[in-house]
This record gives sequence, C-alpha cells and structure tokens, in this order.
Amino acid sequence: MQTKAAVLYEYNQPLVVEDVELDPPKAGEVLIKVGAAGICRSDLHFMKGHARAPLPIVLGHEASGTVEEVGSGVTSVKPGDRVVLSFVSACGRCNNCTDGRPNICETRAQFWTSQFDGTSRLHKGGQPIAQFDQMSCFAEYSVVPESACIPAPDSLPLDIGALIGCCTTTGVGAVLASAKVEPGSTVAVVGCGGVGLNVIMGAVLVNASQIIAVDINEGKLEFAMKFGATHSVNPSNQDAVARVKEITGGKGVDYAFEVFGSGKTVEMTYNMTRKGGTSVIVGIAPLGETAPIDAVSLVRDEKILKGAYYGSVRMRTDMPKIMDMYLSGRLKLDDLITRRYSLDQINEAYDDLQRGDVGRGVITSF
Ligand code: PAD
Ligand code: ZN
Repeated sequence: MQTKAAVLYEYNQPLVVEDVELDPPKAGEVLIKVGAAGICRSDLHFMKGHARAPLPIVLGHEASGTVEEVGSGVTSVKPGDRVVLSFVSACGRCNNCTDGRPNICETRAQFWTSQFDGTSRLHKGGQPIAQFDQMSCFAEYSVVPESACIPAPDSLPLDIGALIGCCTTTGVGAVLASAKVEPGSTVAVVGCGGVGLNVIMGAVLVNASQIIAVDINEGKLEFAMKFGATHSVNPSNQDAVARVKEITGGKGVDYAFEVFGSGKTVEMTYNMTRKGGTSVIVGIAPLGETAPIDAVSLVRDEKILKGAYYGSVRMRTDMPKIMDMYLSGRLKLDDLITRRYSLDQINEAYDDLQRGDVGRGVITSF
C-alpha cells in the first residue's frame, strides 16, 4: 500500500513529506494506523547527524494508533484495537529481557532500524527506507513488531497515548523505576522540555519535598512551576550548582535528573547531588561527547551516576499503569500538549522544538 511519510534523506536537510510504499505485515508484525505522534528531541539528534542511522529513514518513535491488520501468528492484538507503541520492541528471550530489563533488549539493538528479519517494510522506487525504532511513526501507517503494541483502553485519547509512548514513560519511569525516589526527597531536573516536565510530574507523584527546575529558557521555567516545581534556576544568569546547594541548605539534592543531553549538563547534574546522592542521565548527548566527573567525589561521597533508557521500565507492565494514572487524574498530561500539527507541518514542529516553545507538540492529523 501507499502511505504518506516524512523521510529523512540527508542530515541537516528538511524532512520530505511524500507517499512511499509500505509492505503488508509479515509473521509476528502488525499494521498500525498512526493516531498521534509526538515531537521528541531524540528524532532531532538524527536529523542533525548528532546520532547516526542508515539513510533514508522515516523517524518518529512517540506514538499511538489503531491496529489495522495483523500478520500470521499475532495473538495479543486484533484489528480495531487501540495501542500505545513501545519504541523498544523487546524480543522476550535475550539475557536482558529475561532479567526483567526489556527496555535494553539485546536483540532489538541489532534490528533497531528494520523488522526482526532484518528487512524494512518501507521503500520507494526499489530503494529500502529504514524504519526508525522498528516503527517510523512520522507516517500515516506503520508496520511494527507485535511486541511494540501495548494494548490501550478506548478511553485513552490517542494524543495522550503518544506521550505515553515516549516522554511520559521516560520521565515518570526515570523517577519511579530508575531512581525509585522516596517521598520527601529533594529533586533537581536539568532540562524542562517534554521529557523533563514528565520527570517533574513523577517527582510530584512521589511527594518529593523540593523540586528544582533548571533550564536556560524562562518560559520553560514558568511552565515547570505550573507542573509542580517548587523552585526555578536559570544557569544562563547564575551558578546553577551553587544555587541548588543554597536551596537545599548547602547539601545538594538527593536526586538530580539530566534531561537535555550534553556533557556540560551531565557534569552540572552530577555536581548538584549531595553526598550519597544519585544522578540519573536521561538526555542523549551527541555521539562521542564525554562528561568530566570528579573521580574522587564518586568514591568519597558515594555518589551514584546512572543512565535511564526508556525510564528503565518494563514496558508491558509499567505502561498500562501509566495509562491508568492518567485516566484516574494523577498525571496532568493534557496540559503538556501545547500545539497540534499535521504531518505536513513536521519541519515547522521541529523548528518550534528548537526555539523552545513550551510543552510537547504532537502530530494529530496525517
Ligand atoms: P526538549 O527540547 O523538549 O527539552 C530540552 C530542554 O532542555 C529545553 O527546555 C531546553 O531549554 C533545555 N536546555 C537546553 N540547554 C540547557 C542547559 N544548558 N541547561 C539546562 N537546560 C537546557 O527535549 P525532550 O524533552 O524531547 O528530550 C530531552 C532529552 O531526552 C533529549 O536528549 C532526548 O533525546 C532525550 C530522551 N531520552 C530518552 C531516553 O530513553 N533516555 C527518551 C526520550 C528522549
Ligand atoms: Zn522520545
């Protein structure tokens, strides 16, 4: 079939919205009519060439949709079902999957731009087009592995489902599943965009005592305060580490989250934590970037420095819980969506993200 899709042919060039060929789902695969797709910075890293993938590729990894058709052997979903798409399709058999860490599935690492048989269902004029995160949701239709499909109730709006596909699960998961923040803890969040605001919501959910929003954009800081931050710090006009220490009575925070993606902000995040504190790195820095970490403090202060991919969640167990938290009013995700776009406006949507317009943009018409 033909599907409209936004194709990345070259780094630092606009995405080309055009019709491409989409093959039917093979065994164990599912054809999805994409309902909504979020504008996440992770795709931008590839557009800019700060992260590399085979080109051409259709990006897009934060999505929800409706099952249109299933390939042979698919039993967990049927046509008409609403699903949130997991941007990690776990194989269920590798060491990490069986160890309860499907978010870092080893098999998926090999096949992250194709289906599990190593081929892509997208092509144009005989040329294959890679499928980012095995899903390529900047498109009207997508073929994905069955394990990408997390069943969602019909009462879950599709745009909210898209957020749960990436930024909410990544942000809330970083607090609940990765850091396991205890009530009363102090928290700093460096980078308060779509994902960082979800970290703030996660910190509110666990009753953190102080939630310090750190961002270079004043609009983001104001927005963060509306989502439950108790303090705001702008590193462009003050020493952010010194200010965070001052707010926490000279100690530093119990938990600091890096949610921008650079060596500099990783260093800043690490330095904001107290003796015995934990830094969780969520942002993805450009390829090859390193962060200077004080090797002595790591030991003498027993600091913990860790990464959190997909919020360290087990997608099949934790994403339905996050859906329920939204449906029972515990996560204010509606307020996060500040602009809706059509697929034709995707380049404009990424310009808005880079300008730092508040909240999350979502493509809702294709
Ligand atoms: P975003 O652009 O919506 O937010 C980034 C925020 O960082 C913006 O508010 C910026 O103003 C702010 N910022 C920029 N520079 C600084 C600075 N020096 N100090 C403080 N704040 C700064 O992006 P996003 O929320 O979509 O994504 C954030 C990062 O998280 C990005 O690197 C993305 O690739 C990564 C990500 N990781 C995962 C994962 O699984 N670990 C999942 C999804 C996204
Ligand atoms: Zn994302």
